[in-house]
Amino acid sequence: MKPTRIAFAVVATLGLFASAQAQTVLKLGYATSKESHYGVGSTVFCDEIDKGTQGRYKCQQFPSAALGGEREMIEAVQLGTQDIVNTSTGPLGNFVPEVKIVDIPFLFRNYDHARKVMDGPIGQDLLKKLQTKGLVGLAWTENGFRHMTNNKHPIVHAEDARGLKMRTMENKVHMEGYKTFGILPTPMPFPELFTALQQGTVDGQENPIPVILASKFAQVQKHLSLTGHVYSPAVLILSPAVWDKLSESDRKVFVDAAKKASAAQRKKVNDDEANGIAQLRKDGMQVVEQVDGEIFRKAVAPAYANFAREFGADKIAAIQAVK
Ligand code: EAX
Repeated sequence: MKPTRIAFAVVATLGLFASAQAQTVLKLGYATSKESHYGVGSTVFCDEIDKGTQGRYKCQQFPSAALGGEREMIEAVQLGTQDIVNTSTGPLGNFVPEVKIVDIPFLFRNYDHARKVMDGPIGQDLLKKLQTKGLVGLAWTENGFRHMTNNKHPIVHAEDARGLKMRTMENKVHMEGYKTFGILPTPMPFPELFTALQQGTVDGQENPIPVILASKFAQVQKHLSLTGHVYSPAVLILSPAVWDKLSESDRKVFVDAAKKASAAQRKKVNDDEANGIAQLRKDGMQVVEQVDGEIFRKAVAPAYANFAREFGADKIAAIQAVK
């Protein structure tokens, strides 16, 4: 071989070697801390894609809304300027309207019911709908059943909630449902919430125990009532810009990783539900465990007529019928 040929061969081999080792670092964002349920699920996802692709894909995690609120992150994933988001469905219905059905208050009886629906045919059909809006839903993860906190007084009956100014997610279904409780829903991105509670811009908010814990809302909220008025699903969404480049086998690695992430995230939700109330009491919150749920449920009934018009009574009934 002539020296130039040899040099070319060496360069080519090095090039091949480099591309075999090429590493893509994906930006993954979520609203709460690294220690929260979102952090636990996301870390499992990242470890699994790293292992499953022999280090070709890794993530850089951006907890605590470092990349913005959930609406902004979904937008960025759609544009491809962010690779992955682990987000609640809060703002997702603004992108994929069909998904809003799962945000109906008192739709799910308990965690078993909710998880079964999300992992079953109804949930999987909804997950596929994301593809039509430039988003790749990898798996449903979880935020948890939402409970009300406020700084005015304990909420035991629905009338106790009347007149309270409550921050809600940017979610029309929630807002419409919560109005029937008599609260004044004030939509606001999550990253603004702590300060709004601190400064008294709103009287209260509603979130699952894992979020209340991770975001240290006990520092700025006196009362917690276990209203469990709505289930808050979450989802791992990948940008199509990444998905389109993945081989079939890498796609499987990503989907399987998301399923494992979901299991870990849900387990963390379970743990926080089991231990978090005692912690929040220690942190100074007054907790009402026995809320008059029946009155809340009755209050929201009129809104169901609108939900039936929007989503189809049969679709709502199909979710309720899952045992
Ligand atoms: O997903 O905005 C909210 O209240 C969400 O529950 C929070 O960002 C975690």
